[in-house]
Amino acid sequence: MGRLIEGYQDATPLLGDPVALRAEAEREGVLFFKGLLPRETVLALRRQVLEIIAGLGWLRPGSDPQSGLVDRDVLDKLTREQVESFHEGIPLEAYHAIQRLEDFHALAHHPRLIALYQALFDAPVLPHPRNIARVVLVNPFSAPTPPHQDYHHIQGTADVWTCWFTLGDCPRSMGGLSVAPRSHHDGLYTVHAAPGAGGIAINRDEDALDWIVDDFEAGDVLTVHSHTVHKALPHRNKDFVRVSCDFRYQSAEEPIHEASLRPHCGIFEWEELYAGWKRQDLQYYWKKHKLELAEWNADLHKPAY
Ligand SMILES: O=C(O)CCC(=O)C(=O)O
Repeated sequence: MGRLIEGYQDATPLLGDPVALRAEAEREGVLFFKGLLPRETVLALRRQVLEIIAGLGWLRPGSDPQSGLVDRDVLDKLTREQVESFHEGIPLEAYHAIQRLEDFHALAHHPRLIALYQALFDAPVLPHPRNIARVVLVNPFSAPTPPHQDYHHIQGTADVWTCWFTLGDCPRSMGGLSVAPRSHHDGLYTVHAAPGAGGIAINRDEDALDWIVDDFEAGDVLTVHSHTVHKALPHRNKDFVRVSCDFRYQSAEEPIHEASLRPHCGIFEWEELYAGWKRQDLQYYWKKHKLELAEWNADLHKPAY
């Protein structure tokens, strides 16, 4: 029987000691940094995302969108068919609007994140441009992200680290990310189809693993190796929306699958996402690297039972 571990260890002191940071990363497969990103920067992006959600008519009339207070009368009328047609929790046009936000993608290049991954890889950092935003609401037709390893979804080098953080404070009642520390040492699991983001879960009794649970504040950053098992906790606070980001990072000297260089969701093109952007340096920036492209292994997704 696994243990429930209360709270992530803050690895901030290791940022000044890359050798110790890499040793901790290798041992645990997960690192947490309290308040790594400036709170005001995260909250400014939150406002932009919540204004898009407000445009759907999902937020409480008269409330400040920044509060994330939802209109249950509207949400309770969503049908299974509607919810199942959503992308990362919202209708496609709204997800597209989030993907078009320059500040969303710019945050992946924040100097504090680049410095973290530079120290972790000891090599030039390649932020994947395929950034993901997730909108999570309490409804009967969606499930929390099941226990999984990101490698099945990303492939390329195993040494990809996902950077996860919430846009706003996220007490565990709103479904934060729970990680099984040291699980990356067990190698890749086979999988089966499962409800929730990603659609696959590992073939392993999740109660046999240790799980870390915590509350998150805007600015906190959790990062996991691509073989580290993690899952979302169920969102139980029906009055508030949870919004989070997943950014991925690797060394520019390691192989990458070309899907990681395309916009998330498969149907957008960079040209449309970049429309109206001010900063040229955030666009097609990966082309300055001579990247080694990896093959896709479709067998990894084959359900083993
Ligand atoms: O935010 C979530 O629910 C899950 C995020 C996650 O596990 C991932 O993108 O790998």
